[in-house]
Amino acid sequence: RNVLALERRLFASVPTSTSLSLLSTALKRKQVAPNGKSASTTAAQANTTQHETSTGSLRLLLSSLAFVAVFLLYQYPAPLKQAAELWLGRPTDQLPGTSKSTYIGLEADAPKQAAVVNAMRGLHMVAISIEFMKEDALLTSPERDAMGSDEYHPISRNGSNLTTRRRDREYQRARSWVANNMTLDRDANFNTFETTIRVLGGLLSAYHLSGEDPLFLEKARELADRILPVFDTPSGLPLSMINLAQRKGVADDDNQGLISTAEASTLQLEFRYLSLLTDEDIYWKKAEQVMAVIRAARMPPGLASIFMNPRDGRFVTSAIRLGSRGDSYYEYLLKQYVQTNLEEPVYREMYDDAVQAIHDHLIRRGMSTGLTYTSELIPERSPLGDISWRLTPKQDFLVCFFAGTLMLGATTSGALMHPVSIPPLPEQLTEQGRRDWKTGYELLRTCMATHDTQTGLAPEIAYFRIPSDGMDEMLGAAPRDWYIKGARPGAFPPYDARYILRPETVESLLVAFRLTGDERYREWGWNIFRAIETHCKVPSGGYAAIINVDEVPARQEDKMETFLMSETFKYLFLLFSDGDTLPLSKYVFNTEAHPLPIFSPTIRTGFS
Ligand code: DMJ
Repeated sequence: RNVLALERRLFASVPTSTSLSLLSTALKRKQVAPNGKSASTTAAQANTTQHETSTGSLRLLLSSLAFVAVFLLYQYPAPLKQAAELWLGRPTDQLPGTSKSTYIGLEADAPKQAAVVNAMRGLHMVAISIEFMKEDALLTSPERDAMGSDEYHPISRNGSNLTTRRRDREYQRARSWVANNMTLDRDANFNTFETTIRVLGGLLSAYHLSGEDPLFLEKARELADRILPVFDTPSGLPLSMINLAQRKGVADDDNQGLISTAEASTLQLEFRYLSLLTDEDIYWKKAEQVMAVIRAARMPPGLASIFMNPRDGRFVTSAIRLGSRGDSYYEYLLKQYVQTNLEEPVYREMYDDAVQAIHDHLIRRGMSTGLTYTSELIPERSPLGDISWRLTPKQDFLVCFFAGTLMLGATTSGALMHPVSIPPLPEQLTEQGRRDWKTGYELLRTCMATHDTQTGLAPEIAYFRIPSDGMDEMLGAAPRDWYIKGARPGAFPPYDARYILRPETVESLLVAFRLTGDERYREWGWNIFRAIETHCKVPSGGYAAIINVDEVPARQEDKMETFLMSETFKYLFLLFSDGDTLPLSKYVFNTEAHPLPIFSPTIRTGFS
């Protein structure tokens, strides 16, 4: 099918008349001597003339072919490479994204690691109390201005509200803040998912990494007990918000009381680990019930709409995508299988079904260079009430987590042996594992391609070219592969053009590097780090989101999300660390990058 599609594309685009006329002229010249004499002239003359003619024609033919080859290679590198691989056979001893020539192993790159640590200095506790630390003149600005905040406003130097810790002296200050100042008795509505992945995940990770300091487990347990009422719904799906002081779940009225699929299905790593630590089944039972409901409600091909109804436990007709509100559902299917030491086949089955459906329905290739991307399915209702699904070539920055998920999945769910080698070899993976590895690597290349902007940073949302987008009418101005919708010179940048310090690409780079030891991933990560330093760093301290990745100098927005430290810088730090620092064989990262240990489950999943 690929070859046929390639042929169609080549014949549609090559300057066919030119090349064919050159070819036919050359062929004619082979038959008729240039002086017009017939072919019955003396044999010697004929031979010499024919020889000269055919040499000249051959030269012409070869240079025409060379021209066409260069043109095609420039225009269609990926499909041609695939066609060549199909024809010549793929190298059998290596998977895409791995190469003997770029293998460097998992030794630390100390100078780059130090550069990331330097960037994090003073930032890592943006999570902890403003009032507590304000007097301390020694603190760097984000720490001074935003302890205890979820976000930091690096330009106006204010914090607006959550967790973290790190390193000896800093760690002691953070611990002391958690012990003395962190209060969970907060009479306000907090997002169930965000509170779980950021605060509960952070406390559980701190408990483990601190050598089991009971302070963190006490806090984690207290927080989880306050969250538990969200699960008191008819279906067992959680409500979107929790009032921590009142211990009361709160429906999200802005979304008709619905909960997004990612929010409901991204609590399980944390609650399961808490059950293991406390020997209390309740946390796991509540979180497990969510998975049972989702499994029962799944739509036929294994895909999941982005909204569910906690009243009846069913999917609500809504978009299907790997981006916002859908993303970590797919991430946690695999990670639950990994967290439980590959001993819970039900998650593997759910993950495998989902990945098959994603390949069948969402994964597409760019129309000129063949970049692999994921599209979205948008439901449309006809006047008669029938639903049809429109495929939209839109990919959120968030989707870039999926590249690493696919690669990790290929070496766990898709592996014939455990552990696989570094890098993995084709014969160690199932057919599906090889497919997922390849898609993961190609998706990662696409994510890197979206960093091909003025700042070297990728936008919040990228659209990919499709034949029906009408953009060819822009002639020379039409983008080749992808573009930022609504971006116009001189106009205020659209929302899609922002980079808000998100981690998903470096998250996948870390996974790819740890699984391969291949230098290219460190190079890509270093480029991203330098771009963040160049365009997002605020001279007085902290880092800011930028409002247009295609504008230099970048205009900064007064906002720094905690996931910059919790995820983006942490993943970069680990990318340059040695392979024994939080190894993927022993840890699973929750969706906010808090490492949790892998363990053999004592309570088995009941709904399989
Ligand atoms: C993080 O809060 C989590 O990774 C979440 O799952 C979605 N993405 C943001 C950061 O981009």
